[in-house]
Amino acid sequence: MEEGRSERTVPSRRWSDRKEKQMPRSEVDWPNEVTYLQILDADGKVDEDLEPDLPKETLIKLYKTMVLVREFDAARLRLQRQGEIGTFAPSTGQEAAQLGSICALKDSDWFVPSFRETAAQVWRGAKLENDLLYVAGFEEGMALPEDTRDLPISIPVGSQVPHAVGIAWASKMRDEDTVTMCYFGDGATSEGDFHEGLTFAGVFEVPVVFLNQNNHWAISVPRERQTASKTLAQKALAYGIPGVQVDGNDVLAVYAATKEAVDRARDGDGPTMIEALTYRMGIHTTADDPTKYREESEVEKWRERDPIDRMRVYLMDKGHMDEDDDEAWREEAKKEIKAAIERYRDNVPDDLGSMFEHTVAERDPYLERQRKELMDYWERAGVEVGH
Ligand SMILES: Cc1ncc(C[n+]2csc(CCOP(=O)(O)OP(=O)(O)O)c2C)c(N)n1
Ligand SMILES: [Mg+2]
Repeated sequence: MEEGRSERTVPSRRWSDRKEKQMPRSEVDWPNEVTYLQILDADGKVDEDLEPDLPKETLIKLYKTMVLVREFDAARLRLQRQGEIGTFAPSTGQEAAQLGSICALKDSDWFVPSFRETAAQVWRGAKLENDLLYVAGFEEGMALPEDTRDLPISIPVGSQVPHAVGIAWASKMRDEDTVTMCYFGDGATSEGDFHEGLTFAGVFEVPVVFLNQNNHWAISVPRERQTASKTLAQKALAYGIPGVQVDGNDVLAVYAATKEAVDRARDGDGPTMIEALTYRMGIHTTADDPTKYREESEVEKWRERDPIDRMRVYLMDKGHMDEDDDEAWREEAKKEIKAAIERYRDNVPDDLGSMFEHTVAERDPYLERQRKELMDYWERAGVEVGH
């Protein structure tokens, strides 16, 4: 289902459609191709001609991580509803887009996430208990090991794009064999940071891969309202960067396209932007109610293309797993999450108000009121409050 072939009628803006007003013109020759890649169809049947050569262990690890992160989203939602953690952005529905891409990176490459890349973070070795600490409001959860090449999550939409380009530029100047992968959403493509980042990346041919997860919504703004551009991938072309579309719920297609882009970057052939067509199957964060702004029928349509279901069919067809494995792996995931929740609870810092400590030298009255409200909340909950 390529984007740009929707049933929606977008008024034509092409000059060539306005024959009566045209002066004589000649065509400008420019690279204007956007390709679309799908390897697993909506039912999980593979196109063997395009099937990438991934070892069985990697395929199984991909599937298990998809399942783990889906379960983790459900567990985090329960914890948030019970008041144990704050808000978070689920990966549900986007597991293939994140994991198919991140698995094409080496540990020595740079990973620059937005705020929705829990699946990719887990692949890179992030601990679930640290995520819980972070979404509960403790910066300790965001601490990254010294030697890591992962950036912390970035809340201001699109702000990580120039960071990633800067990192990639530095590695080019130092002649390092390093690729930087930068994640962002459809909404981020409307930000100035996107424009600045891609402009720079194109001109200086830096080794970066822009991984756009077009999940069709930016909170309540639908993709069609984000831009009149037919595809997001074509935006890259204006910066002199190849832009490709993939079925983002097809883990094999995402992997194949990303591997190609990573290899290009590593070979010194510059950046690529990948538009992974996927869908945010649930809430944006815990702070919104999607039933207020989108139709259930749309969600249902995407549920039929669930990336985990498609991967399961593929692995079963290949004889890599059976129903018993599936059940055992799902139980394993639940156990892992339960243990992580325990570790998180054991690690909650003594000073529950620490989140107010390191941003401003002096708290203004508004912030002070918030701090007091939180302290009162903890006290009412019977939790011993620090100072
Ligand atoms: C600069 C900025 N503006 C607004 C917000 C509030 N906000 C948070 S997420 C979001 C939508 C982002 O949409 P998209 O880029 O498609 O990413 P998605 O949430 O769908 O993963 C907005 C507007 C913000 N965090 N930063
Ligand atoms: Mg989005």
